Amino acid sequence: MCGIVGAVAERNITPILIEGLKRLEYRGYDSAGVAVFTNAGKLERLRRPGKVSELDQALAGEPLVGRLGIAHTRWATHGAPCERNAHPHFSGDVAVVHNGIIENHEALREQLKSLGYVFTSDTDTEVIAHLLNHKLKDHNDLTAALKATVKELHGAYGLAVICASQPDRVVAARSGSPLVIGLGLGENFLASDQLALRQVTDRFMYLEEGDIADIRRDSVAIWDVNGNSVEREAVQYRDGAEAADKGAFRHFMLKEIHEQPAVVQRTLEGRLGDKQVLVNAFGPQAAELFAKVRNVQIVACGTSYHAGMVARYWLEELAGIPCQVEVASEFRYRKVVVQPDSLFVTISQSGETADTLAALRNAKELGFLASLAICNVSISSLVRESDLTLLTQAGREIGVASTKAFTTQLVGLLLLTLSLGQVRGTLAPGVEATLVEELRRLPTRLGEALAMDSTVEKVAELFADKNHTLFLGRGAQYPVAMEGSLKLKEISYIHAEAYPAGELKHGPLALVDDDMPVVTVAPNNELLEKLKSNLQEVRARGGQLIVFADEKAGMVNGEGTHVINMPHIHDTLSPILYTIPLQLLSYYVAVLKGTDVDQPRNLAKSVTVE
Ligand code: HGA
Repeated sequence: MCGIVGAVAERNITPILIEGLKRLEYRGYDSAGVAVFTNAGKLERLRRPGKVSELDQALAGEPLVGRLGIAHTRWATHGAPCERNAHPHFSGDVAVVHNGIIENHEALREQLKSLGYVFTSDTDTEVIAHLLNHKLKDHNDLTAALKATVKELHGAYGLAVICASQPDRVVAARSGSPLVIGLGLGENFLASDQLALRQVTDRFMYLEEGDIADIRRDSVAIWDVNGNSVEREAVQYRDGAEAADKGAFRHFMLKEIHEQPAVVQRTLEGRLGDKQVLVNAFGPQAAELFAKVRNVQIVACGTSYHAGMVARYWLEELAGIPCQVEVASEFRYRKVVVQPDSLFVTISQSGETADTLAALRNAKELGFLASLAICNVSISSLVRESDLTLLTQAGREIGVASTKAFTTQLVGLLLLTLSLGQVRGTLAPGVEATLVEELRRLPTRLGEALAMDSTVEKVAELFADKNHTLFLGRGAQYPVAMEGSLKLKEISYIHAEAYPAGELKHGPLALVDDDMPVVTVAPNNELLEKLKSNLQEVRARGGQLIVFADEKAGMVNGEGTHVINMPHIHDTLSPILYTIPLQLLSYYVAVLKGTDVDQPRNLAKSVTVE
């Protein structure tokens, strides 16, 4: 998504800003811009559509040299990706870059127009520049003006601001979109991700929600959400090699499993308003297009297909939209009948999955309303060729067995469900506000599930000498069971199959004996009692049960029944939470079996062949 870099130093900061943008660019961009308070004492900017390299080339012809500046890579949510809409946005002396979405931008725009401000872009961001300029009339100090400005903003923002009349500082505000201060000697920096600043420092101060910061060459002052002056701890960044380093973890897969709270948090950042999902997170035309959607067709492969299967339950139950889900290798060769006003959704970690890409290309001939990609790689073919995109923020996934890509896809799909329901007015009252709140808490809940690591490691011993396993789930937990069984197959090479628990008696029960562990996920929902009956059917045949159950589900350990209590969670979000112990289970079984966890036999990470 968008990237922010800012700097105040004794030296020329333009090359630092550009290098920072380049480091953030892999997350997505459509234009880039830089504003510098030049050594000639003027606030100047250069903006270009396209990649940071276009901006860099333009700077070679029109250099900007100065000691104070801000820069931005944009991924448009309001207004087309073009130079006019690229950040920084100016208003008088003020320059602003912004990550996120201002929900009340229309009302603010009207107010500011009536005060005589002239808008030169279609972005929501420009209202911030004018509002701040306006507040400077009453508050001489830039931080005081910024504090007054953010009080009037609804939505999500990470902001960096400079002002030509106060050229000794970058000021910043964080709410729903991350910002980090990079600490130097006699120079300080700001960015939306520390990655952008690793070239200049390894000491960072992370802003918290609601913080406002005043960053000068030799000082940093921070105020919290209540306006109190606060200190934020300065931390030395030690994990040198970013994603390509396993750190303290034995395998990339385990590291990536443990990254899930952080990457889910990142995937949510800038996409949640106070009580609503910010629909424009899917792109500037999303609201208009979503209003027309009457059906959803999801196409994906492997783990991404399982994410799509979960989404079908959400889309039909919460948003009341009919949804079909199909594996791409089947969809692409089938004669498909397209329902009117269908949104074509693809899901892929790499965005280069050959079957999914081919399905998208076919779909373009079939009369779908529009295409949407849920993808982890911004520069991928799938993203480039789709009308709308939601980038997951899982970061680089190295383990072949997908983990954090899956949970961030689920988050993206829930955002899609709520956005479609919101725009079409089909959500039950209160549902969106509740789920937005639950989504905010989700990273903490995932952390609680990860704390079960050693319990799951112990349970894994039950599988080490087994050759076959069944995974059972009901409702949206059925695809979670499918994903659990796929993980186990992929990395431990144990034969695993997933069934909807109600299907057991229609065949697979014949397989059950004391050599067949049966894994079940059991949140506390209206299907719990039915699930319990299915589990009795297994126990009656001597099957060993391993049940991941809600702490309130009333399930207890007994002969042949191993219950692992899960933290309670809102039922809609349970597929995301219950995925975690199943990932850990496959991981520890594979470790016990001594397989190559990160690079299992016969498999590859990004399946770019048919
Ligand atoms: N709403 C702003 C910034 C978009 C953004 O943060 N994208 O990730 C715009 O459309 O310019």
